[in-house]
Amino acid sequence: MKLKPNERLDLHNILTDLDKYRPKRRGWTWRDAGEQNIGDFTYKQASPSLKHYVPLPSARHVGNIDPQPDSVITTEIASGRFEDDIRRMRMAAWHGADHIMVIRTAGQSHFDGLLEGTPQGVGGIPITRKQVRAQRKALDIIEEEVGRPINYHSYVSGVAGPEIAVMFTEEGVNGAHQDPQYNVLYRNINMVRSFVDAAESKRIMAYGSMAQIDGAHNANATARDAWKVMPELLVQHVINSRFSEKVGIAPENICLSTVPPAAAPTPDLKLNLPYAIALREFMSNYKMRAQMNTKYMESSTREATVTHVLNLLISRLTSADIQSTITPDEGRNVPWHVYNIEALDTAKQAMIGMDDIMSMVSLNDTGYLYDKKREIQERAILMMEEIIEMGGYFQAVEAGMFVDSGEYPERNGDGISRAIDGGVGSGTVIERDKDYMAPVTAHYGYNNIAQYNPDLVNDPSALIDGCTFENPDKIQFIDELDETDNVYLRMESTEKYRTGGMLRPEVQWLGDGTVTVDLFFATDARTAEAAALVTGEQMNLTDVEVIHKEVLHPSEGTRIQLKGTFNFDIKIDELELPEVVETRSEDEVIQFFKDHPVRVVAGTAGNDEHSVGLREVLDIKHGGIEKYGIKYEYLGTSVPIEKFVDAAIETNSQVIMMSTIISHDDVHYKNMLKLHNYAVEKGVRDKLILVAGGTQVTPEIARINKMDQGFGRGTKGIHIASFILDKMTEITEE
Ligand code: Z97
Repeated sequence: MKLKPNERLDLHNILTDLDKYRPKRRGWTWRDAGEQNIGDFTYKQASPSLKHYVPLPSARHVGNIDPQPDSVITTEIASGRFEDDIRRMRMAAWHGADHIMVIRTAGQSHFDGLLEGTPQGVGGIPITRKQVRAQRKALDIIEEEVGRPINYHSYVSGVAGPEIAVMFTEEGVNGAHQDPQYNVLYRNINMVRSFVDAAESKRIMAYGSMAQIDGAHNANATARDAWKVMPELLVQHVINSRFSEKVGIAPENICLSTVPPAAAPTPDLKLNLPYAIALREFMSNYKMRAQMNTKYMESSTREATVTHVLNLLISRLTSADIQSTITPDEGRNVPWHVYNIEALDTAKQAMIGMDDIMSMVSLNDTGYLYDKKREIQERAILMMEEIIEMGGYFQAVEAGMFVDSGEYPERNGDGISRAIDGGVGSGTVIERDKDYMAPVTAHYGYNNIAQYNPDLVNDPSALIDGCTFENPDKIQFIDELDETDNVYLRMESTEKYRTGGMLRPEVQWLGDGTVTVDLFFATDARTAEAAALVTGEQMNLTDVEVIHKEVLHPSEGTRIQLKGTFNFDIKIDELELPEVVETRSEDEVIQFFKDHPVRVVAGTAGNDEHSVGLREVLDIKHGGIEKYGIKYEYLGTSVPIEKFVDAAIETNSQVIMMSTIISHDDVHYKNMLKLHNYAVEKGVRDKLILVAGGTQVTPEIARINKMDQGFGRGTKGIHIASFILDKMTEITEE
């Protein structure tokens, strides 16, 4: 199956024959990083450009290049409906994401087995074989389209961690979070069980060459004063990384989840930069996954973007093998397509913008930066020593050593404490029986194969002609278990937006009708909020909700963003589509007018005094025709029609540009015809290109009224310059 850039991805195709689908590969892929020459520029920290992409908006000034940074770039996608997320993944890939993280539905950690089918999720996606397979299949096609491997990622945690690790390996998932400390601290899963499960899960992940991300960032997001847990973060990273390495994960697949502990208005860099250096110095054999701190995500997308950019500066001043993005609307708890893309563009723009920064600046290795870094490291070592003295990690957790709001060695006694024999799944770890046998590939501890066939000790699954890793036909694929909650039903109810020629605005699910409205009220925040709700209702929106408010002044005014639902379908074939205006490239136009000098006379016609639009398309300042080397004579406003033609003859001009805003009694079109007739009368019509422009001008009607072309709303200098070029070429050829 191949995607066509100008066609939407067909979800029905993705779901067809899913039981037979096999992933293309296993394992994580890093970007092919290094020096790249792209357009007029040389980048040092970049990776090859994509086959298909959407560049940053201002790329149009530099040949529409889309340089990609060296780091893998992550986006988190999980709207609750995996089928809608597939479309979002494709958009994300075009904007530069090659790591797609799927957040799980609330509570999945506490399920003690695999989920099946495709139920709708809450706050994330129910991770099931069918959902994973469908998304991996879609990504296999999307990565062909953009020309770069895409890493697919979710979570190997919770009570069913090892089962999920097996399923992920079978289905070609490329990365996962796995950190037993996460289970213990944040999901209250028994610690003995969590560490035993982690050994098994990590061994399986090692077999599948998955990248592993740890959970230290959660301490950062949970702690009351996040900047005080910096020493503990180092400890958490070390515990998970060393454990993973001992179980068999290659160091280059061990990624530390690092999050800047502070954000402005704290002195952001003074806290975060020494921390970033302390971490990288201590754990230089592992990879860094840099992410924003969810703790500081409020509802202001502007604020989230600035925090993100400051974090990206730290990534560039130190390193980031994976640069994550969080949708800057996380504070609203609603995943919106547009914000995934905005965050990706922010990362791409900032990282490319700061390309090779370290060849121009350097970090001090004395003074504050050095002292602070060293202090964090010393505190971490002291904490580790105390943990060892206490008897180890389990005792330390029981004593509440983690996520305490004191900066170690200071303790406030408010850390998270879990009992060694407490929590979900306590007492469920049992010793393996003597005759226990595990004829499977990738298993932690002994398989006890020798007892059955000593020749197969190094190839245990040969005992059963291969396990599911070698022989995927043994995988049991379950399609759906719930007749009332599955992808087929959801797609049926939205089919008209897929193939029925209908549109409805959307933020997270196809045709969900959600819109946002930006408002300002000259009043205090409380009153503004109430007024905004009334506004939404008056706009015929339902489910109106204020999602952001910002005080501009306590009594002078408040900015409000609200969301609501628009309950109206738009029929695509009834839409009046704007005409497509093809333009030549700027370089081509400039060269042409260098070789073929041309003169234009221009003015506003008849009694029309509106000259702003005309100046926009004439003057160099806003990209008018002057920019392309066209010389013009500005005749002023309210120019009599005859004067256009007389002036053109007098100045030996080839083009007349007549501007007209007033459309009363169709005077604008009447003037066009008059202009044409007068040019005919003077015997110069065939020597002149006549163009008319204005906000009320429709190109077709201008042509009916004998203009060579008409230009309406939104016209730029390049449109007119391109047209003149084409017309002159046509005349010469004739
Ligand atoms: C991130 N923004 O990118 P459950 N294991 C670990 C985790 O950190 C998490 C889970 C499991 C964040 C993602 C927070 N992290 C969200 C080490 C979650 C998820 O299915 O929610 O129980 O597990 O890291």
